[in-house]
Parts: sequence; C-alpha cells; structure tokens
Amino acid sequence: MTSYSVDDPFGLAGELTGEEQLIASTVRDWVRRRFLPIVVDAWRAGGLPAALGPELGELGVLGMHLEGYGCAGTSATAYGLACLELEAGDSGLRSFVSVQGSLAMFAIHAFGSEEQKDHWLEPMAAGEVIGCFGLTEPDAGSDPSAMRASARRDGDGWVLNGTKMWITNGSRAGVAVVWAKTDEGIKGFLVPAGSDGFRTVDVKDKLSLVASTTSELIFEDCRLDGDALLPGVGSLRGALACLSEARYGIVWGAVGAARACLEAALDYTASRVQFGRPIAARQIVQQELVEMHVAVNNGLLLATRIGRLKDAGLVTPEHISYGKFSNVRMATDVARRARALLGANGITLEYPVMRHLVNLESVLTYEGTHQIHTLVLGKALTGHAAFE
Ligand code: TGC
Ligand code: FAD
Repeated sequence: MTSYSVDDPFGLAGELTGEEQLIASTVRDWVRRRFLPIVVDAWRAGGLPAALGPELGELGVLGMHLEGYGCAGTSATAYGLACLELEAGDSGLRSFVSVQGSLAMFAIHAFGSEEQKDHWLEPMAAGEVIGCFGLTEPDAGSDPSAMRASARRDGDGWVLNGTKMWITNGSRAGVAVVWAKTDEGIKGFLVPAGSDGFRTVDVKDKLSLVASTTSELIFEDCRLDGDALLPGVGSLRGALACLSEARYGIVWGAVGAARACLEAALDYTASRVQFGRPIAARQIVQQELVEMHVAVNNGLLLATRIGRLKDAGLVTPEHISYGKFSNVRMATDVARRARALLGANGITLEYPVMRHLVNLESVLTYEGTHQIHTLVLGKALTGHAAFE
C-alpha cells in the first residue's frame, strides 16, 4: 500500500540516479557530522575555519559539475542537491562552495586559456587554492555595467585600478577573478593574492552571512602579466554567465535553509508544552507547519525541474530568475514562520532558525536582488526592459 511520506511526499528521491542519491546523502551526513557542531563557533569567529577548504575539496563539491581538471563532472541536479544540503547547514557554507565552483572556477573553466585551466583548476577543486569573484563595486551593484574598475594595456601586461566591494572570500583567496573595463570591453582578469598594488579589507559588523568572509578588493596600479587576462570573453556576458551558474545553486540552496527551519520547527513544537499539551497539537500551529511543509516541497519540485532542464541543456536565465525569485522568498517566509514558532528560543544561536533567517536576507540581495529577478521575469512577460 502506498503511504504519504512527510519527508519526500512526491517520491522525488526515486527520480534521482544512484549517484545523485549518494552525493546528496554523503553531503548531508558530512554537514551533520562535521559542520553543524562547529557552525556556532564559525559564526562567533566571523568566518569558516581555513581547514574546511581542503575538506570540502576531499568531499568533492568544489567545481563538482565541471568536467576535467580534477572536477567530478556530475549532473547539474547532483550539484543542486549538494547545494541544498550545504545550505541546510548555513548559507555561508553554500556561498563558499558557490563562489569557488560556480563563479571563480567556472569563469576559468569557461573563459580561461588551457594554461590557466591547468594552473588553477586542480588545486581549486582540491580546496588548496581559494578563489573569489569581484564584480560588484561600491557604486555598481545591481548595474554592473556601471563599473569603474579599469584595466589598460601596459607593454605585454595590464595595469588594473579600482575597488570591488562585498566580495565573498576576498581576503582568503589565492586568486581573484576580477571584472574590469578595457578599451576592448569588459574583461575578466586572474589576480593572484600578493600581487603588487592589490590589497583587501574585510567588511566588519555584518548581521547576516556572519560565518562567511566578505571583503573589499582594492587595486592601485596593480600590474598584471599578459596571461592574467581570461581570453575567452570580452563583454559583461561572461560575468553574467557565471552568475547564472551560481544563481542556479541558490535555487536549490534556499530549499535546504527552509528545510532546516521546518525540521527545527517540527522538533520544537512536538516537545514544547503550553496549556498542558504540545503546541504541535494546536490548530494554528499545525496550519503554520503545513504552510511550511507545502512551501518547502513546492520549492524542491521547482528546483528539481530546473535541474533537469539544466541537465538537458534547456535552462534559460529566466528559468533561473524564476527559481531564485520563488525559492529565496519561500525560504525567507518559512524561516520567519519557524522563528515565531520557537518563541523566545527562536532568537538564539542555540537553534538554527534565526541564523538562517538573517542569512537569507543576504541571499535575497546577492546574485541579483529579488527586484532584479522580478524585472528579468517582467521583461519576459511584457517585452519591456524596466531596469533603466
Ligand atoms: P544585458 O544587455 O541584459 O545582457 C548583456 C549580455 O549578457 C547576456 N546575459 C546573460 N548571460 C547569461 N546569464 C544571464 N543571466 C544573463 N543575463 C544577460 C545577454 O544575453 C547579453 O549577451 P550579448 O551576447 O547580447 O552581449 O545586460 P544588462 O547590463 O542590461 O543586465 C541586466 C541585469 C540587470 C539583468 C544584470 O545586470 C544583472 O543580472 N544584474 C545583477 C547583478 C548581480 O547579480 N550581481 C551579483 C554579483 S556576484 C554575487 O553576488 C556573489 S554572492 C555569493 C554567492 O553566490 O554565494
Ligand atoms: P543596489 O543595486 O544599490 O540596490 C539597492 C536596492 O535598489 C535593492 O533593493 C535593489 O533591488 C533596488 N534596485 C536597484 N536597481 C533597481 C531597479 N532598476 N529597479 C528596481 N529596484 C532596483 N558581489 C560580488 O561581485 N562578488 C561576491 O562574492 C559577492 N558576495 C556578496 C556577499 C554578501 C554577503 C553580500 C550581501 C553581497 C555580495 N555581493 C557580491 C554583492 C551583491 O551581488 C550585491 O549586493 C547585489 O548585486 C546588489 O547590489 P547593491 O548591494 O549595490 O544594491
């Protein structure tokens, strides 16, 4: 006889390949065993421990969806499932993996020369070299085409000037992928840490993504060799293609954060007794739990569908905007409902819900704000671009 499984009501696990199921369960186990016991320490320290980079490399999640150069070449769905499990731990953990694999490594893989790929990708897949991705600037966030960073040719090389802001892993990175204007369009450059004229300053006093390093990158007449240029792209299209990859991971990751909040709320309401009975036995509490359950599973159905479209080579930027728009908003709503169900305990670090809730405020903003994805879909619906 068939029965309703609250953990997987639509039998989505059965739609996955054996490898995808194994990757999801391996990452879930790692997050529970290795990451959750240290997440509060990482929050208090304001960043992930350095040892986590090589461990994530060993786990095989850094650039896992890329082919060759020490990368596993998994399906997009497998990568999405890994993002889900990582973000069930903390958005900062998923961010670390997104920036490494989908932004920095993807940029090199898609637009780098063979020498650049040979030099950087294998150590990055192993987590021995950390990458960051510098697109946003103090005065150019949603509109990266307004960037001021510039690179001019100087003999065989380039001279880079400008400032990048809000850069995940900026001060931890061994290599920064930096986008700058040139006479020939917007181009990407690989800037090794320690280059003359390149320094970083960490952003202090964040109230969100606290267990993640966020930095300013400052370039003052930073001289780069000619082979620092990513030769495969010469316009903003290159950077936006990288964003599509990372946004795809967020479509799944948001489901993980929401699932963690739902699980915390189910546990808490089952054991919290008020007025003589567990609060889970109250109609209004059940209504909240059901709203969250339906939202999380709708988010998973959406992510799975987008994953399969990506695996089939059919995904468009609009699909990804749809997924980020819908799933991040869903996760924020689920986290807020869970926080309320935990009462006063909900505001502490002892439970994960407030941590997820404040993280999701960053997730709503980065990788294209909720409004930018609204406008991408608005353009698809009406034919009018309303960005300007
Ligand atoms: P537009 O004229 O629309 O497009 C320029 C060229 O790019 C192509 N394109 C895309 N390609 C791939 N994926 C996408 N999502 C693409 N969107 C556009 C487009 O086809 C065109 O190609 P071509 O060959 O014709 O030149 O460009 P626009 O300047 O009008 O851009 C519009 C807009 C607003 C959508 C874009 O600027 C945008 O997405 N803004 C948001 C910026 C953003 O998301 N920044 C994120 C920075 S990185 C980050 O936040 C990391 S957080 C850490 C973590 O991930 O965990
Ligand atoms: P703005 O673009 O100034 O937007 C402010 C408000 O105006 C938003 O509500 C926005 O939706 C709205 N708005 C803007 N334009 C329009 C419009 N046309 N119509 C309607 N509303 C509009 N960037 C990187 O390059 N690399 C990273 O690794 C990185 N990591 C990050 C990590 C964290 C924790 C955070 C918070 C940000 C990170 N970012 C990174 C930057 C992120 O991508 C930007 O914050 C984001 O693109 C928004 O830019 P902004 O903050 O300048 O906001």
